[in-house]
Amino acid sequence: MNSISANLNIMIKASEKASKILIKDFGEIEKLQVSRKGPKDFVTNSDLKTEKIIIEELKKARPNYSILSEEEGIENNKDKNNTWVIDPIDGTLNYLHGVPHFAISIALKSHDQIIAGLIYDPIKDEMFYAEKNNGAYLNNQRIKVSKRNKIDDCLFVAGSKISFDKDPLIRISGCAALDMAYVAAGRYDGYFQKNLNLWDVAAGIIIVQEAGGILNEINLSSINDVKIIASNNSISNKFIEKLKNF
Ligand code: 2AM
Ligand code: CA
Repeated sequence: MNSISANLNIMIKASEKASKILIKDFGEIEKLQVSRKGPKDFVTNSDLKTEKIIIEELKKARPNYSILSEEEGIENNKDKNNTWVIDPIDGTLNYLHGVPHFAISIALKSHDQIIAGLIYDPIKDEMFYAEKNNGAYLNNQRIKVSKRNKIDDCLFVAGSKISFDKDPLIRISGCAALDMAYVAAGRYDGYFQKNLNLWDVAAGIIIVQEAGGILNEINLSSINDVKIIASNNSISNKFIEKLKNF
């Protein structure tokens, strides 16, 4: 097993604890699909509960770190150079519809860099993580981006529809964090999406980088309006060329 930092260990523990509620609530969602009110309020509540557990756990271990999270927003604490960036349920619409493709995403931003990232898919029990200069992992196994270098051989994933002159294969999965994790693991060859929030992609950024992938330049001081183009290094130039008007 690879050695991990104390901070990553804290992130893992927080996501594992929060995932218990998430799995339990997901099991209830199917029943709620037929109720008059539907599961929407229930899901909002799951989102809040999950985030609360994650923040509690992280704060217990690192009380001074600042926080940026989907539900709570910005919480500036004593240590403004270290910020936990949290998305308690990425892929909320999947979750709401009972589609088992969503994840918890936690990153640690230190100064102007993401230095650790974790994306946990509790249903498939797949934990993707990376730390700066220490490689990317899926459940303790090292992961690498794919080596495909021909557009026609590639499978890409996107956040929304886009048309090309000659369409490459593109999926839309509904979970930005897992899209990036899957690029890192070589399952997809590239991913692109606009109008994201930093918490959607913060963990994915370092996981893709540490898996040997290529990312566009991302301004980590902007919280909204984040654009991502991520891919394996072999297809990167052709992929960017395809997306020149994106
Ligand atoms: P969410 O599930 O946490 O909302 C799919 O659209 C992906 O993009 C999801 O990861 C979703 O995160 C994210 N996303 C971010 N902003 C969005 C928006 N305004 N509308 C839809 N999806 C958004
Ligand atoms: Ca999200």
